[in-house]
Amino acid sequence: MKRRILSKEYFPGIPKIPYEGPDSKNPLAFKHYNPDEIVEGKTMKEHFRFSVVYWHTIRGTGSDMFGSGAWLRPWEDGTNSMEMAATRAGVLFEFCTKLGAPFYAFHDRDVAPESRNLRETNRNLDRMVKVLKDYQRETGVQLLWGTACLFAHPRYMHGAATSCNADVFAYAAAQVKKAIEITHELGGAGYVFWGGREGYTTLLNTDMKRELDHLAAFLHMAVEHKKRIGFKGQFYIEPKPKEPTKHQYDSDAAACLNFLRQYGLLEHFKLNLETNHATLANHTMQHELEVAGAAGALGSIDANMGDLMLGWDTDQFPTDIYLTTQIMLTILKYGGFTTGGVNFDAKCRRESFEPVDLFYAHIAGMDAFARGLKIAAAIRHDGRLAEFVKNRYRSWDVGIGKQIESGKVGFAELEEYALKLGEVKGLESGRQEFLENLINEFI
Ligand code: XUL
Ligand code: CO
Repeated sequence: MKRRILSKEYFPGIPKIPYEGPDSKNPLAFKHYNPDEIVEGKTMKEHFRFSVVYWHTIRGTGSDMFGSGAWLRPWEDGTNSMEMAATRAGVLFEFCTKLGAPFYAFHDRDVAPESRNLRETNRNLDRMVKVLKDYQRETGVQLLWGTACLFAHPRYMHGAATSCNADVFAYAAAQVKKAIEITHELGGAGYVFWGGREGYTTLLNTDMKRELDHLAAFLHMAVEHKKRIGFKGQFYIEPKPKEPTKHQYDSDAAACLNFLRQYGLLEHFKLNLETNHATLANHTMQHELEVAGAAGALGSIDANMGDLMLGWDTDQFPTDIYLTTQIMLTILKYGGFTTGGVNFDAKCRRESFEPVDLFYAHIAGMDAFARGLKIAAAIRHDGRLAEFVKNRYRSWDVGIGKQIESGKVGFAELEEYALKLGEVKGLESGRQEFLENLINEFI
């Protein structure tokens, strides 16, 4: 296979995207994302660790339940050959370089075609890893995380680690073993487990307890293999409540944390939270981030947004500044990303079919996050919001509150206290509308 080190241009006429500032009218320039600008002691580049996904940006076709692929991708030859796989790698690295995205993320099957058997498929992967490694070296673009596609092939129709069929579990284990190894080989900062079909469509045919035990055993094997090969990247679970299954076991952040804790896995995993998954679970993204952050498990985010009028996983690019502000307020509160980053698990609309739309979409997402960061930093610098919250809980800093928090009193002492108290006095307004208006001052 011929290696093409950025020798061919797949996005002709599109330059390296510059930062031109808020007054620019150039659609191929950043108005807010300035990689070198320092916010709260770190550059924007360091804050976000933006990542481009292989599956939507390179492998997406614009197909949906009602129609086949619709996107113009002049470099595609209609096959899934190894030649084509190498070409797509060139497309990805040119895209990341021109966009200025320092990271990318992939499923094993995104980068190399599945072959007649596992041995040949793994050989394809090994050949592609060499290509990817060369591109990484040449461009400086790094792997944020790798993962295995355990949901597309028909063998995974009943799940992978939670399949009713033990051979499927074994096959999935072999696939994940290899996916972790190639992620390690490529210097990946992390590895994600998204349980695409780890759930059920009907409880009539499902032994839930047995399936959960199997999932835990699977993850313990992964942890053990990680140690064996010396992979230092972070393991993440990515919650999602449904789609493609009716119910997915990793339904939300709280369910994941409970599962990890129950099976003794918590120290080995953090969460990779995705906005549209949060909303499918009837949560806000900020809720999911708070749940993970409070448990010390806030790892990384899959950045996108859904559509309230549709209600399924539309994976739209995140352009809502209220959303990015809330996300960045919480990310900053918990100290920012270490191994994780802002991974655009997002796709263009079917109607946005031209290659240039990929740039417009990512620029829109990056600018929305940059604005969210600047707004969140301004709110934090102003201090009124944090002061309000701190003040709201001030009864816990003294007297009986302090005694409760420090574990010095129990029900008996509190009964004695309440009997003396009479009625509770001094309740204060929650001031929601006042606070919403305060936030609007900064938007
Ligand atoms: C699916 C999803 C996945 C994971 C990786 O909804 O988000 O693409 O991020 O498997
Ligand atoms: Co995702």
